[in-house]
Amino acid sequence: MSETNGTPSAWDEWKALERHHAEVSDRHLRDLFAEDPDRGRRLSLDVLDLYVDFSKNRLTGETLELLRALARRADLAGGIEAMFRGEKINVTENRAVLHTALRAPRGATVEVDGHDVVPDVHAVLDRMGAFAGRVRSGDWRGHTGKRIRNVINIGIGGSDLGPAMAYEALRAFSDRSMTFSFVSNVDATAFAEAVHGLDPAETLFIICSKTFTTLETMTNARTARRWCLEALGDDDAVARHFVAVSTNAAEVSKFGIHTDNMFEFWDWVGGRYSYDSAIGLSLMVAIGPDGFHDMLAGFRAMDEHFRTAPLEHNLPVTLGLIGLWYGDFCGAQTQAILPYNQYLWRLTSYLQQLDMESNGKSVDRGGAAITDYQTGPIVWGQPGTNGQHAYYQLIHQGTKLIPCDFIGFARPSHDLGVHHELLMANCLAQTEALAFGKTAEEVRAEGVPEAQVPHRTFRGNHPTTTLLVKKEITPNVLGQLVALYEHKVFTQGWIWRINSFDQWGVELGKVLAERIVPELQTTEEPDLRHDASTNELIRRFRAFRRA
Ligand code: G6Q
Repeated sequence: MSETNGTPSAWDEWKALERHHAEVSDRHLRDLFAEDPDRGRRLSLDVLDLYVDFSKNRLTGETLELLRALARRADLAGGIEAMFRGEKINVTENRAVLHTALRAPRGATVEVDGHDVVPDVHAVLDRMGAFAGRVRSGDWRGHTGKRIRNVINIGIGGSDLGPAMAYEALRAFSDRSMTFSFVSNVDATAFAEAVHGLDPAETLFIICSKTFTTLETMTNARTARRWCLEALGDDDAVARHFVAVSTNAAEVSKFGIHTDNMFEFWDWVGGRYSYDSAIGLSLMVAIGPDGFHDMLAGFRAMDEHFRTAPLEHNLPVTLGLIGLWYGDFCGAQTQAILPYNQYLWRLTSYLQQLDMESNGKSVDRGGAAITDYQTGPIVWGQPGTNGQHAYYQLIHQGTKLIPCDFIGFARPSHDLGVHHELLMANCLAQTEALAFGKTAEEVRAEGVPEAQVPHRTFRGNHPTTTLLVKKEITPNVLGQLVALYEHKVFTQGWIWRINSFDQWGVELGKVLAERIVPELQTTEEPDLRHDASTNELIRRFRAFRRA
């Protein structure tokens, strides 16, 4: 793996961007558009089913060229190849990072430690397809012979957010005679509400856990088994009502699920990069194997683009560099993702994990502390137009710099007259208002009383990128979108020289929780040895709980 040593903030290319920022930082988008009437068309990329306009960002052609020079200095192209070739770029876990192999075509070759993983991927996809087909057709029946009508995915984090997001996104393609739900929280409410009104004899649980040891998932899985067996009265029912998706066959068997009913994936698939593996089994049951394969084709098309397109035409690279510009040179702390599509109502939560767990790091790949540059942004947002009636106020008139991605679709999923034009008019109008604002003179010209002028002025110059999808949401389009963001995150992490593929930051809380569990459960007075705050909260919890 080729790497360029040293902290990126010490590179000449970084310093050049700092100088450039000082030169261009007071330029308004109004001026940039006035100077270059062709800017809207020029600063855009047309890739697969996406037309992406990044002209309403606070940058010039020179900014992009300097950012690309930074990417070249970081040997981004070498990093991309290293990932696709299966080098162990997840250095702290000594693992390859090969979610791209999950969508490699049959017959391709991708090796990990000299072993071609593509036949394994397709063997599991084939088993998933056969299983999903049986459940969907009614051939796979519950223990009492009833048809499966409800599928409940139990998993958390990477074993939940992907399938849950994608199921919601592709609901229009799902089998409407079945119900699908996703239980992740260890709060019993999640399980209780998911099974409310369901017949255990018609319910299939898919237990998704890479490790099969995760506290929340195993607690929910045991509760599910109890709920099922209490009703069906026979341990043999587990075989018809539980399947597992995991890398840990030993733990799956220990739980009581036969490994015939286990769908495998591999340690080179990170949790948050896994919903196109067997972790997407619930999605495949919902939309069918053909829909799932169409989604994989969308991922694959974006993978190929990322791997082969030159930097200046490369969409994930361009979006990654623009994000880096705002975080490292313009002082932005967050990134809003605003889909104008109700089906994408969980996309931002999914991307929040993808980005924040990958790039929320403050040591570099070699273990050195990162002290003088920013890494991953806070990712947030919800579907438009709801946000417009809530938090957009702050984006328009607050004091923060918030780069926003607007995601709109040329075609509606449901054509009910005027709705889609209203939706998209709002999407486009927001990017226009954010960029150009409304000057005090314009406000005055409308006859607004002088005292109100400052309140009704919009300074504009708020950066947005518009992703305009050429059609409606489909499995293929979803695959393209998710792969786009995966590779955007990769681009940034590589330049920041961090390991985007581990997540040690989630460990400490888990360990401390294990210590606290018995202290909450015991009927004796526990010997509390935490800090004064935690000790007191435990005492109060115990007292309130007893009362
Ligand atoms: C994702 C993380 C994390 C993980 C969950 C569930 O990249 O690793 O979100 O997916 O902690 O882990 P299991 O699948 O092992 O239950």
